[in-house]
Amino acid sequence: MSSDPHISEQPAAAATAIACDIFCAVIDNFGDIGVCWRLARQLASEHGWQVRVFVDDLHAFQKLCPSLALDRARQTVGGIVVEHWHEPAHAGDTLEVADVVIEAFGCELPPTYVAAMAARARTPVWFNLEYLSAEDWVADFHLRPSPHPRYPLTKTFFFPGLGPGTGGVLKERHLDAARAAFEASPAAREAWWRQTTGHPPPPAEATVVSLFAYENPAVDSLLEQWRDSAGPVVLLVPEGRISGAVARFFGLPSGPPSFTAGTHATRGNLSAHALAFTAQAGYDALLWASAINFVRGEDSFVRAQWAAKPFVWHIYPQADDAHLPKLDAALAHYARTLPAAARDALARFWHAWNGAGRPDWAEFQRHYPALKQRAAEWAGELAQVGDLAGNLALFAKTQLK
Ligand code: TRH
Repeated sequence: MSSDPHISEQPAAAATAIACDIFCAVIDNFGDIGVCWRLARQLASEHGWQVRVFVDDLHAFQKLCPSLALDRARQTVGGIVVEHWHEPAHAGDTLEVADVVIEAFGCELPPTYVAAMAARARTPVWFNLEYLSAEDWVADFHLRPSPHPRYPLTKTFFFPGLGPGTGGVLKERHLDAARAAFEASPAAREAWWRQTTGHPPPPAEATVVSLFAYENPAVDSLLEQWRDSAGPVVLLVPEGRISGAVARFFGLPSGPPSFTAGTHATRGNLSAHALAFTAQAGYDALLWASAINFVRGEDSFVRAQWAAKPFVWHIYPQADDAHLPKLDAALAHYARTLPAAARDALARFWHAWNGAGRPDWAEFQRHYPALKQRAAEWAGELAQVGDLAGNLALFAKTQLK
């Protein structure tokens, strides 16, 4: 027997580890694979699960995970098996079905895989992981079972949410400690600024804003207000869909590509740095380094909440304005305990950023202290709902017994 306990323990741990397959179809942008990849990493690293991710778009995935090879049908990244999922039937070379199967965002599992699930000696736990919504109905539908019409299989609807009784949102165990370490270390901050922008950190009186958004007609007005603001504003813009508008404002080629990484431009009191799109794990530091974060979609919206800084959400637009009640539902949670004036200012700004009205930067800034205090309180409240990966793992284990 080995004198090193790790050597003797490893095979036993591997033999009993829960196997989990996550299926992800990328609709657009980075949120679908962003959520799946974060969940995969957490289930593997914090719960010891053996995770495979089936994803149909390796290009989008590679932006979040630069070490991913584009030409491989199967590869292992950080202990997670990544399968390039070719629609509709391919589900890996073997039809070895996992203990837990996560169908992300209603992407529809390959029929052959579902048939193999039904034929498995021990029925797998099957989740449909839904998109995040802060609406009240979510708690009623979370963990509802849905029997398969033909097979002896049950799919469980797993609803992320911001309130009690929902699946919560993803939060890694180390996240708060990592943020605290960054915020407590002037050296880490200095190194981040130099590495990310090529410049030293701005002076303390500057307001640092990160800008991750879809194309947005309100951005021109906001850029003008920042240019004319009383104090300096430093804008950090990861390369993406809003870069063209920023480039146009500074009289630079509006591409694409536009306002490409490394570009730095100044007008009035506004100076802006274009940043390279980072690997997913690097995105948090951008939020920590900024005083206000503009975020979008689903995953960056969640990260901004954990960053505990005031933020502005560009919600993913849906047909028939179906996204607007979701925006207000999120505001109802996030702004719940704010004084009325600050709550109204925040709501007006979020609405303006999502198509209704003109954003009023001076008003937003006036309420900054209250918004900052609330952001920190809210991160504490949200943590009470529990982390999505932990909630999912716990439920799966009760079903696997
Ligand atoms: O990219 P998104 O807009 O994603 C989506 C999709 O449109 C999806 O179809 C939709 O359903 C969903 O929103 C609601 O925004 P999101 O969700 O914030 O995903 C962006 C990811 O990119 C997130 O994981 C953070 C990451 N990211 C980096 O890794 N590096 C970066 O530099 C930046 C700016 C983001």
